[in-house]
Amino acid sequence: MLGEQQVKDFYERGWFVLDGLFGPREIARARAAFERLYDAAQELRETQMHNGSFFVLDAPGAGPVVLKRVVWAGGAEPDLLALGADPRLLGPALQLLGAKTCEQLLCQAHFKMPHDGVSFDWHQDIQHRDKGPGTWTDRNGVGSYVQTILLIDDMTPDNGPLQFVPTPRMQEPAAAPAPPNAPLFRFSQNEAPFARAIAAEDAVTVTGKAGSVLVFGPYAVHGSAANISNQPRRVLINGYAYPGANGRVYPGEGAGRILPL
Ligand SMILES: O=C(O)CCC(=O)C(=O)O
Ligand SMILES: [Fe+2]
Repeated sequence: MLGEQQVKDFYERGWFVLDGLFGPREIARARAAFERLYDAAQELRETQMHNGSFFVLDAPGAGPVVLKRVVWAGGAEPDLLALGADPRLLGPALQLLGAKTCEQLLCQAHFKMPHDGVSFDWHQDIQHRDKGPGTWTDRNGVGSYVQTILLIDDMTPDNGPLQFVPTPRMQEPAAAPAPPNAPLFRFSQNEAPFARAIAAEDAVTVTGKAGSVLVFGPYAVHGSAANISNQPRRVLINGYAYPGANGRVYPGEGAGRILPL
């Protein structure tokens, strides 16, 4: 069971971290699965479905393939699928959702290899869940979605760590006026999106050891810069929706499964 402070951090600040949730042997297994996915991508060289997973990649010239993400990585790698159903992730997700079951929408592998240039602009995951009429309904009234990010490698200041803007800071007046291309944010389903520039000092950088897990909701504002270190920064993202919230079909064999079965 999550404590009061973790629940408060989730809803009021935007995120919390569960340190050391998975042990070194479990992470070594997961890392081996990531290595197999990475090696498979080098042979594929084009974005495609493969082995039940959807590989999104760039193949610049003859150099190594830049693997951006493997969507529903558990399709190709049973060990990753098993992690997605682990009670240490599912328990907190169900507690936060206030549900007995949920729909697992994401089991996604992110790589960020040294100097591969992969980065994520400031966003809220609601932008990836709600794609317009019929695609998303906030069924529990508090977001209906929980995202967990399991660190497969240590996440350090230099290898492209996740950064979050605390929700209260997002609700203060912005330091600078929003330029025309500023990202759009909102904090409930029916709110109109607003543009906002984000300054470096708004954000909190999250670092942590492999095996730790970051937990956040669909309105947490986050992003991550490129990996400028010599160490990979791989993470496994498992995302859980309140029953009936999602109206889309996600790619991957078995995506959208109902847990616990
Ligand atoms: O891998 C990253 O740094 C970004 C992940 C992310 O934005 C997400 O899981 O929602
Ligand atoms: Fe995200």
